[in-house]
Amino acid sequence: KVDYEQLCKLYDDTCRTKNVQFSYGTAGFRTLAKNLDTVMFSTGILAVLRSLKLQGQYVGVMITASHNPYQDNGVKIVEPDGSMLLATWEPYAMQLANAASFATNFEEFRVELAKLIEHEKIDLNTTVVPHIVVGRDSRESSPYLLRCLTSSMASVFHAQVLDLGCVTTPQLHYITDLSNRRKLEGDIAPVATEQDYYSFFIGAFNELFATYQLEKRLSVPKLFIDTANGIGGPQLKKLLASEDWDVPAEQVEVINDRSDVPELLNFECGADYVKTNQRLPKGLSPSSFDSLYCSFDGDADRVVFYYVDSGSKFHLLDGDKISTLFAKFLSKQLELAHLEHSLKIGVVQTAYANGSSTAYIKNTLHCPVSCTKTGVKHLHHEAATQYDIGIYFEANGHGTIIFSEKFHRTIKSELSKSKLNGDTLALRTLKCFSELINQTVGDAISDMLAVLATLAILKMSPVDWDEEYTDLPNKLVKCIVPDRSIFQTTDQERKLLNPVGLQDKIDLVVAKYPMGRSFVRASGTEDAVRVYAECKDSSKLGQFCDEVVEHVK
Ligand code: NG1
Ligand code: ZN
Repeated sequence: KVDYEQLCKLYDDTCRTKNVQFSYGTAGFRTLAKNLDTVMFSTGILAVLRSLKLQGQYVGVMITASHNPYQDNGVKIVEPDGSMLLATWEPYAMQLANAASFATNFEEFRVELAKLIEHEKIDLNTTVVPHIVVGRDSRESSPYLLRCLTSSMASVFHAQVLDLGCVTTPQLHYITDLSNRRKLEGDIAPVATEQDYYSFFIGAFNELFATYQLEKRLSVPKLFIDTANGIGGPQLKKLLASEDWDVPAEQVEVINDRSDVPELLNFECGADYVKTNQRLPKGLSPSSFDSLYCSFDGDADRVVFYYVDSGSKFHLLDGDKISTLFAKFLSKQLELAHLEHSLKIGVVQTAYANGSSTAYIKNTLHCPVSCTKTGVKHLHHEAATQYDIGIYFEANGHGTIIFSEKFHRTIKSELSKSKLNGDTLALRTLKCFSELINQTVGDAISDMLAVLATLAILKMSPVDWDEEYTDLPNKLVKCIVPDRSIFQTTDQERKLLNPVGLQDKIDLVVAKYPMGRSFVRASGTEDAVRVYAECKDSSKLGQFCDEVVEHVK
């Protein structure tokens, strides 16, 4: 039985932020931390309802604002299989948050809550126990917001809450999925832990090296990891301290790891800073030309790599470079295993992918490429439904690889048949690699391990990796307009439908620049319009971009 008296009391105590309109975007709710109490309260209830709807399976909730400044925070709900909240439930998240925000008293909120429960036919008098997994990044505001989130879960809805404490976003996704898989298998103690995460990924990494009888050294003398002063720092250090991790300590150095100093979070460091500014983060000066560097974002679900050449020039190895590296490696393994005709590999990109990367995947790797709208859920869906090995990365470094059921079945059956020969090596590689990837969501730690393993096996240096293709000079600018909602697009956001006539003007500009490409779309996360441009000649790029911007303003 739901204790509405108690819920009323919690509502009155918790929901201090009133009359603010909230929207659940691609990254859940995200805004200034001080305005999130009400949203946390309603999101906690929604997560419980989602679990009840799914027969009490574990539903995840992560408190984070990723690469945003330290004053912000946010929250998002994760499905039992570790994927993002079902799209048809996003409007409920919004309705409930706004009901709590605009209601003048608890009864009004309760009416809205009842409508949702009725609409989804959720039985609150059931004996099913809802299960929730919660996690938070390192932000100072998170413990308080966690209390707002969970306040009603056990006391009103009798939910069992597993609090993971401070974890990365991908750890929350992974642990939610693993807990449910164990629960389904009838495990008496289904709860997965952080330790499972470390053991699992280190295990796959070690097995891959063992398969090639490689000494456990990286293909570079040293790897520097910038963790954006976020939760990635302490979590990565736990992995590196594990007794099964035996890459020589002098090969890896973690920097920007002050997650205990709130204001430093994402400040002049991290994946977003490095990608946007195309420069080294704070705290790094190039110490050697053959080192490799990488940066996580604040909640460690993105990673970009980079190096500095002997002329001190900075070279970015972004999400496009990561997906092309994986595509090259895995296509080759499929061929070696003679599975290239039975298993379909493909790369999923957005319009922000550099034109050179797309051409390289098609023309050099001979691999299919799809383009989807911006937003991980679109890429994830395409990768999961169109390919047996679906590689997706946004240029900003968020991405993963999804291996189909057919992939796992095929590899298992081929491995059981094959004798010890060349095929077996490729089959074992494919199997280990699929285990090294966090398939629930983009994961800086897991993606980083997969890149390191790939470079070691292919004996590639950062320069070799970079020289597979050369990025076209490109520019991304933000344009503030009175109303961004009028910018409507088609063709996976590559063409404008509205304002009428604007696309024709852009096309005329593009035609003037060799290998030119440009597109305009409204941001989903900021009140701005983004203009992207790329062309062959870097000295013309600024002018090209300005001309498009002039038409947009
Ligand atoms: P918007 O603001 O819709 O362009 C940005 C990123 C996306 C994605 C989302 C977060 C660019 C150009 N856009 O989206 O790739 O990471 O934030 O969900 O980087
Ligand atoms: Zn993030």
